[in-house]
Amino acid sequence: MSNRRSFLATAALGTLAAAAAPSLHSIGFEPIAAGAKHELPALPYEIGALEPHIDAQTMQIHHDKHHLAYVNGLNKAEEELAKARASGDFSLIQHWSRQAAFHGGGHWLHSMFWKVMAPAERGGGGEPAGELAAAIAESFGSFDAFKKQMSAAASSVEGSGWALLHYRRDDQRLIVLQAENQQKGSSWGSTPILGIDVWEHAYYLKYQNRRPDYISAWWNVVNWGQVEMNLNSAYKK
Ligand code: MN3
Repeated sequence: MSNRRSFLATAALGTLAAAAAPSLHSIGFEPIAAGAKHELPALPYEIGALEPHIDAQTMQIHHDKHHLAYVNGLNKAEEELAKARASGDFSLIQHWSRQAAFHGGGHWLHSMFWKVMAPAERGGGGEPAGELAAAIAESFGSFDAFKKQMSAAASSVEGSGWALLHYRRDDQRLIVLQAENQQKGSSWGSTPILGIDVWEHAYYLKYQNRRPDYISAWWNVVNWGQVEMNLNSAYKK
């Protein structure tokens, strides 16, 4: 408990420091004006920046085609839900609610995913430090135990999905969950702060059916500084 208090005290100091920064930090997609359409965010680095771990062609198709499809799908679902409200015809509510969850989940997770990766010269790889390292050690016992759990979760997602590190605000713990597709398997009251996409579109061109090799390589591009910012943002909410 004393460790947790000290982590939270440190995190609170970090939050105060972050509050002085000029721009607000968003874990997933950026806030948009009421009525505005969702938009595909630009990648925060060049398309081939994560080579050799993640190849440029995979990044190009993944970002420009797959993520765009989730943005478009979310916009479409929200348009249809607005039409339903205007007309009073909710006969397709189940379909459009599911579409909103699937595409909204995809847009949010991919927006986070690009940000939690970086090439080595911009902080990718290595191990977490500071508050994040302390939180991981407290919640999982050690960084190595966390890494093994996260890798095992990613390896064993059935079909398409994600392994996600969440911050759960109620008890101030970090937990690892799987998400099938973009949304199934979620819990409530927790916020993902790090995730690995294990849909085949994320790795198949380079790694084919060797998902564990992709997962091993992915650890080399994790941007721990960004994950720590995400932890502070989730803590603040
Ligand atoms: Mn994907």
